Amino acid sequence: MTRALTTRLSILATSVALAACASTSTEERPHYYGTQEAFAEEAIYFLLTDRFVDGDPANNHEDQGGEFPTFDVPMPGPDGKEANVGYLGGDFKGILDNAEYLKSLGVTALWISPIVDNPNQAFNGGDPVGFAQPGDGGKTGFHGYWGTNFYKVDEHWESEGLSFADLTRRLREEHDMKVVLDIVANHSSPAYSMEEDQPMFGEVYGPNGELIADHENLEPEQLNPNNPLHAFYEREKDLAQLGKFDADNPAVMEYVVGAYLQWIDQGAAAFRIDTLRHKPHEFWKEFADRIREEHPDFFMFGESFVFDAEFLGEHTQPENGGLSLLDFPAQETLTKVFENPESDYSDILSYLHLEDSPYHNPYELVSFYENHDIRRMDGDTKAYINANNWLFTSRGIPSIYYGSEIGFMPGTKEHEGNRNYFGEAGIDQAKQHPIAENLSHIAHIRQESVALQKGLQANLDFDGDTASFLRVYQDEHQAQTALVLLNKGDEAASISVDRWLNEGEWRDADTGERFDVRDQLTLGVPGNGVRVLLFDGEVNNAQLAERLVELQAF
Ligand SMILES: [Ca+2]
Ligand SMILES: [Ca+2]
Ligand SMILES: [Ca+2]
Repeated sequence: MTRALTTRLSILATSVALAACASTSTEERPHYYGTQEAFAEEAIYFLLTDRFVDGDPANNHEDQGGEFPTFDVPMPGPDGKEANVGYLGGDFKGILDNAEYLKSLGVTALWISPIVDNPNQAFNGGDPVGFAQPGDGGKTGFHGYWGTNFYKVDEHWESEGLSFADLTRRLREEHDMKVVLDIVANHSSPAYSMEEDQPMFGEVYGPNGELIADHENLEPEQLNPNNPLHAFYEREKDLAQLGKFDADNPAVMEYVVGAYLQWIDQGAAAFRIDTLRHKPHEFWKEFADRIREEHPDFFMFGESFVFDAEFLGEHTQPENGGLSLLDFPAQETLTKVFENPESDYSDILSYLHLEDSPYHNPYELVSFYENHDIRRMDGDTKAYINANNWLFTSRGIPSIYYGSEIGFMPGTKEHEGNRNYFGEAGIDQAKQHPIAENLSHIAHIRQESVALQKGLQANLDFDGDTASFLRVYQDEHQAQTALVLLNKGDEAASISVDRWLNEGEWRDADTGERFDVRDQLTLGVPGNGVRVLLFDGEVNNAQLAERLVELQAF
């Protein structure tokens, strides 16, 4: 997955040398690619299992929690709005039952919220949660990020005959879909500030159900490092009231590595890693090394919830674990551009970092415009369509958040409806929704194009409502150039390209229409539309080749 700078420079040198001798053998021709990471072929759909579809009421545990019930804890807001911090029934069966629906959207990998056992009560400490109000007090573990036993699946997800291993196997074998498991290694559950110590909160259990850590409702500063049950935890406050694992305690590393190797054995195909920036780089380096010892090509991308590319780039360097990342600067930029119809397409360029990149490889980042922690995009149907047209053609691995396919709960944050229940009703809507239809269209075009998945991105013109760029992939086996023309305006636009075009036959990726191109091309692009033209052959434009050599160095 990752390449050292020396490799990059040697590729660069080879490319220059080969371009000069005009070789035609596919083995000797220059290689141009953004990445050769296999996971870049995927398109991700991120869902909170509890909020997707309730496929089996038998695992809802509606009576769970006693005086702190966990099922259906509504938080009413103004104007009939509502959020909910209880479990709402979604489960593995709801995912599997709708696998063909998800596949029809053009997504190939399902990123599911953490599956591990979370506490069986609502949390009674912390800052009380309210509509549009942050805080964990009164909330449940429906989201999965409050692990208590990292080796055990929570009782809300499985059904008779449908374990996690069954889910991953059936998705893979019956639907050709992968599961990206959301993992936490930074913390357990809320661990202190409770009225009285609640069961499971702040407790960590081992693979055989044995208690291995307990915060005992103490403030972090009060923990006793000589008590083995306390020593698992850091003695400093961090996020909310979460029990934060001590990165320097080797038992922590053993615990999380053991747990997550187990889930890979049960079919997890990649990891999304929570709260990256809350642990030192050395911790992630060791974690990543331990996973890759067993699974050398295993793809992992982390959440470092900041918008500073220089800071983010550090995580991606091999000496820090070489993890890929969720592209938060992309999220920030995409919402700015697509929420505002008056925006200029050139405003989007700032996050790409195609040259002199702070990232080890910008093409392996996971790009997105909304998720569960940030306000959903505040846009209409056109905004979502244009965002998806960009997301599935530009550099990076696209990730859609559940509900994005119908512009679900636009503009809402967590505790405002961002994580509301989607359900069969949402899926029924999606089946005739223009956003879903367009998403499926552009996602399937990406699925068929190595250039869109892995190719270098060479920008042409970004101006007003239109954008044009090339994506180029060329190795000894494949060679493809994609020309992407985007129009986010309501009126049809005519876009001209006057440089870097390969001479020969191009085809429209959608209609198959053929174009005989010499050195320039003018095409109409419908309002809120995209056109992708593909050239299946070796790069034959000398100026393009020159530009690609520069871009290949990122
Ligand atoms: Ca259920
Ligand atoms: Ca539980
Ligand atoms: Ca407890």
